[in-house]
Amino acid sequence: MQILLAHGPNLNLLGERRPEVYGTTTLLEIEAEVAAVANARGAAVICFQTNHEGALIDALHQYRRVVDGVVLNAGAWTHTSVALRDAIEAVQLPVVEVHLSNTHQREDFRHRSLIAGVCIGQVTGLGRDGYGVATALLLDHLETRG
Ligand code: CA2
Repeated sequence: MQILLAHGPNLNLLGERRPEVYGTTTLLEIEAEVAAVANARGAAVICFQTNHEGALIDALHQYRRVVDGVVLNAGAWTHTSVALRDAIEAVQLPVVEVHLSNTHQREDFRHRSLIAGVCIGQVTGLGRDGYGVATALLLDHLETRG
């Protein structure tokens, strides 16, 4: 079993600014944590981050036959990108949407996720712990799907 952990724009800066919203954990630490959760269940993790929307879509296309599912924090593209929604639908991989902050407690424009309808679930507002939850949910889904 192999999963993709994918991050969208600005998330490479985690831990550097806005700790009151996003915590103090770095992206590298999140990636290590997801790998630990997945490895303990016999799954491998490929990590990817980009600040370019097309590059995220390309990655989903390229990994569609390589991985079994995706944990995705699409950052701001969550709220704006029909192209990302279409890509998730097109690759036919199970995707769990994750957000560090509780997007529903923030500005109105963050309340709507364009990708939620094509993801198997959404974990929002649990900070770094949300990634462990999202990874476990994805692996549970993949294991029960057979
Ligand atoms: O809460 C989340 O995980 C978000 O996906 C983070 C996105 C935001 O646009 C979404 O609405 C919710 C923003 C990530 C920005 O990352 C930063 C990292 C360091 C300093 C400032 C921003």
